[in-house]
Amino acid sequence: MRAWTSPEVPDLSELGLGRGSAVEVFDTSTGALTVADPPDRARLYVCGITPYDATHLGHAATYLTFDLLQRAWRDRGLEVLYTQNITDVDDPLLERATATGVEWSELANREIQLFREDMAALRILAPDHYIGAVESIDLAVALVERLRDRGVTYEVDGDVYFAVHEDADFGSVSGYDRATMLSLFAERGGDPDRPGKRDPLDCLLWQAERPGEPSWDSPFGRGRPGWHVECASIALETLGEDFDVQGGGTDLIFPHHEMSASEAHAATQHRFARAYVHQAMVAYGGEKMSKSLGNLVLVSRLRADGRDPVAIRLALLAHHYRTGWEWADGDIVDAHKRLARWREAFAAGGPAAAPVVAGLRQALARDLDTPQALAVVDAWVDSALAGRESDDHDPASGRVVGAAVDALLGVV
Ligand code: 5CA
Ligand code: ZN
Repeated sequence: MRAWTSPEVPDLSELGLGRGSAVEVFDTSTGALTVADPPDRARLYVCGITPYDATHLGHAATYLTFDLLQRAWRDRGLEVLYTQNITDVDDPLLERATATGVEWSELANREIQLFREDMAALRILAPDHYIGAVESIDLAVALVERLRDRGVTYEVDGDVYFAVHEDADFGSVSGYDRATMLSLFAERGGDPDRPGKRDPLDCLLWQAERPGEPSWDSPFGRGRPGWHVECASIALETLGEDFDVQGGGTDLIFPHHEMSASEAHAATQHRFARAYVHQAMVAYGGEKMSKSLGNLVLVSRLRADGRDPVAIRLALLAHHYRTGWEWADGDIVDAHKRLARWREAFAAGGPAAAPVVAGLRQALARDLDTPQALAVVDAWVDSALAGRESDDHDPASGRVVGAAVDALLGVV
């Protein structure tokens, strides 16, 4: 699938500013910070949208978090290989298509196009591989076959299941106890109560054709892949085993990331990802912002209302990715004010740039601490705007700070 056009990212080393330090992120699977600093190339997979409704600020927050991780890696001097999927055939998408009388693939294409426009407007770096479930059915089928050959699958009425307890590592991503797993599995698309399963937690790898639903041929009969095996197979194909970071929102920790990691591990006998990094949920009106609840603040709506997409970006950056937060309608107004002051200071110049560049780099390298990064820039902007006549005012420093803020935060 075609992605979108990435913004240019200034290379700070070419401005004589050297390189950033090794990046630390919080790994859900160990519950601790980990250094994500491969020798030359970093590999990242981030779970993409299910395209049945427009991009909301929760999605935007997630993709922005992994955009920042890539910026920090690039500033470190690493090449980045980034894959994102699209769940372009799935129950909620088919249900929405039926309910609104639109062809399911048309609904998906329309929402994917809007997502691309939103991502480009927010200056989010595009993936190298942007891959839909529909265009990679053969990858999913091949992974299910590998699992079948390893003897870790079984059938229930024509559907193929993954026997989770055949994988010694099952449970290692979330670390959840069984009761928590069971309740989340029921809540998030699993079928713990289906008769005939060996373990209630076993998950679907291949779902036999249902009347009126899209289906594809496979060695297991006509049908479509399960959700987790789609992501596992796309990641393995494009990034290989043992890639650096698997990303997404905290709502994907279980079952999705647990299951895809376990399926990949059972098939390859290798670790799926080295670290699992999760964006906390963004809420609105007291509840997690979600397409199924409908409490959405849409990026496209804010754009249509004339909001500067860079101000939307800045409003999101005000929150650390590991802390859940609630959108307030005034957030965008505050972000516009902050952005106007920053732009004024970048044009005017101010105190020396080097400490700001160092402070920004340190904040990002320490678990993508964006509130700290914003505080560093705010402090410089305050003195820049207050002290235009002062002795340490350097008209050229605005350009350097501006380039660092562009490279590391994507704000211009
Ligand atoms: N297609 C699957 C992943 S393979 C999916 O979860 N799609 S989604 O459209 O529901 O979400 C897209 C991404 O946004 C996921 O990484 C999800 O974890 C994240 N996300 C969804 N809602 C929120 C929210 N309220 N706050 C933060 N992130 C969210
Ligand atoms: Zn996924």
